[in-house]
Amino acid sequence: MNLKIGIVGLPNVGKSTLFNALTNAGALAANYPFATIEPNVGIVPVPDERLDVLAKMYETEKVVPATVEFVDIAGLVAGASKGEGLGNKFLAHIRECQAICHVVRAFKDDDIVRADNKIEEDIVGQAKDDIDIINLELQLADDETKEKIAAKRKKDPADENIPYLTDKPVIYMFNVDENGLTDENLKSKLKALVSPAQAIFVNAKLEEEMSGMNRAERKEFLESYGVKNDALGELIKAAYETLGLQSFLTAGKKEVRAWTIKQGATAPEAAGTIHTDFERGFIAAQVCKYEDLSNLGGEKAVREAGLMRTEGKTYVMQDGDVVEFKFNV
Ligand SMILES: Nc1nc2c(ncn2[C@@H]2O[C@H](COP(=O)(O)OP(=O)(O)OP(=O)(O)O)[C@@H](O)[C@H]2O)c(=O)[nH]1
Ligand SMILES: [Mg+2]
Repeated sequence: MNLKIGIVGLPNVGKSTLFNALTNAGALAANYPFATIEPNVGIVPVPDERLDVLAKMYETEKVVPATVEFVDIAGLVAGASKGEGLGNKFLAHIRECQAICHVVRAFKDDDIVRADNKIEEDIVGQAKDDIDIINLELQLADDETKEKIAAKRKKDPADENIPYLTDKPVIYMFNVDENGLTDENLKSKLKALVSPAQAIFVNAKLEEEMSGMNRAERKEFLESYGVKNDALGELIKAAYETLGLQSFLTAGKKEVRAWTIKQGATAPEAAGTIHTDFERGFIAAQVCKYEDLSNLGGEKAVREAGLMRTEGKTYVMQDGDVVEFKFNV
């Protein structure tokens, strides 16, 4: 299961800057609207400290994290569905994504032009207008899709399984400046604009400055601005929550690996993400909690403490389960 997140927003709000920070992919970010024309695509590992602990414990060389794919497209403007700006054709790249990250400008910098050429003066009010523009364009793009399908197939599009943009969960990412990062009053007002959708706050430019830093340096750098988690961590956490996802782990001498599954998935369904044969021939799962494993220091101790379980077909997987599947093919 490859988690795919599409980044949308007005031009010049920091989408590519954020994409660069998320992927260190070096995509072009520049101070002019529509810097991005072709979509940028990047795949990044989901940060998971549990993997490092397990790799040490099992003396494993190979660590395979879960991944998330980001798609950064051109900015949308009011009237995009009628061809304004670069139009809305590139939204096709977002259709295959499970979630949308909607980047909203919430920083003040007169050198960076807004799409409407206005001065940034009322951050909350302007953010609200900007959000409405993008959401209307997503709706209009869906309407267009619906009409096209109805005309072509002479069928009611309601009967078809179409990945409408407006059905996708949206995570709002407010690109705030350094002051905004710790301005709780501003953040709560922005959050209220989009509630109950998730809102996260980042400073894309600051995040971008961290490329090339190692994990400890990034942590220290962000902490000096009063920030706990980086944008990648925040976005992935929000996406997992919004989409109802969790991870389970497999660990051995050969490989330590994280797998992404739905919350509520059963043991055979989890096995099926590794290999369809594992699901078909599922016999049992040997399961322990990651916390027990890391607290007790190893499988043997977990077994001796009676904390290693054998679970059957109806077992509902929990986040952080460390599993070995028994199967028969
Ligand atoms: N002051 C400030 N400038 C930023 C921030 N984030 C991005 N910028 C600047 O804004 C300009 C536009 O950033 P991009 O990342 O290219 O914007 P975009 O949303 O991808 O724009 P399009 O591709 O044109 O739709 C660049 O000059 C960035 O350096 C921020 O948090 N603060
Ligand atoms: Mg861009």
